[in-house]
Amino acid sequence: MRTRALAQAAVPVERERSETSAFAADVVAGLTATPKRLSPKYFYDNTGSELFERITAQPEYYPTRTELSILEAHAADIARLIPDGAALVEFGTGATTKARIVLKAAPQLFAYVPVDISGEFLRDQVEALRPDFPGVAMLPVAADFSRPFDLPDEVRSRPRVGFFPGSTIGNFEPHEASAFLRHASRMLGPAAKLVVGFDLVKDEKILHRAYNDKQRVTARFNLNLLERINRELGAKFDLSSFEHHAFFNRERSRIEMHLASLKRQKLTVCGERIEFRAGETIHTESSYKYSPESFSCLARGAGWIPAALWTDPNRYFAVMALSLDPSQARARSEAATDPH
Ligand code: AVI
Repeated sequence: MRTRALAQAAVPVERERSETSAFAADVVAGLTATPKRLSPKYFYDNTGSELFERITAQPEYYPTRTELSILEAHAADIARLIPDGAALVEFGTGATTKARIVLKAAPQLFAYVPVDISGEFLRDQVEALRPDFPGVAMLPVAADFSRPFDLPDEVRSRPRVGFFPGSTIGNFEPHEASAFLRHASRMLGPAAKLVVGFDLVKDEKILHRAYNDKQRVTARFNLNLLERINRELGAKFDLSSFEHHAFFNRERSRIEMHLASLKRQKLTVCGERIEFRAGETIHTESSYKYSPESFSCLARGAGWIPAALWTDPNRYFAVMALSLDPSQARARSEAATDPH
């Protein structure tokens, strides 16, 4: 899952300490598990965020530019789904390039609510947007969007449209994606719409190249996770004895990224002895690839109804608009007003 670098914010010492210990606990748990794994959310320290931006500019990595082209081509269609006076709630805002396209096409918006874990990063993004959209209330929320959080009071009585571009939903396990879609529907309310970008299943060679770029930026992005553990937790991973592996797992319809140990080795991480067999891997990321049908199924299971689908001419990437299933919306508003 893509969550903006915690290290980018000038966080209070206490919070920084608890984030470091959560990182340490997750690293130890992941490296002592079988098979070994690390959460992709830890890719995004300062270096990782910079490397990710460079990945998006690689010729082999088609998702970012393809999604941008779809949003540009269908901005007016997306804008038509947005009611007058609505709030646009963006989950996990990175750069605001994609939100800009929607804000420009939908002057009827009352507010833009970008949600990101790094408050300082958000403030900078919003300050850059403000002069270009003086009629839109900018209401950033610093929160982990994958869990329920409070929306600003100003938008509670407004219709709300969710925006979740970037195929970040593909980095969730399917049960996590379903849980996210459910909690988004509760937060956005009975008249909600959600616009979500996801990557499509395609020729395996194209997928393989996108995660094995010639410049090896993706390899550095993956290996940076071990460097981060060295930097922040004082471990001594020898980076030259690990290799980036990325391949398409057809059965599970996902790209898997791993770090493979090139030899038998042992080291200590946070006082815990970790052993690697030659060839043993750490699973660092899954990036699920959906078909329009499989994504519709996932959305329906979480109480949404597909309302529109836009793709590029190659059908590499998709942006889907979802509406809340009226029976679900009714059940939820009854549950909200039921005094028992
Ligand atoms: C952020 N996320 C959608 C990217 C993806 O394609 O799954 C992360 C990434 N991993 C390797 N390259 C890009």
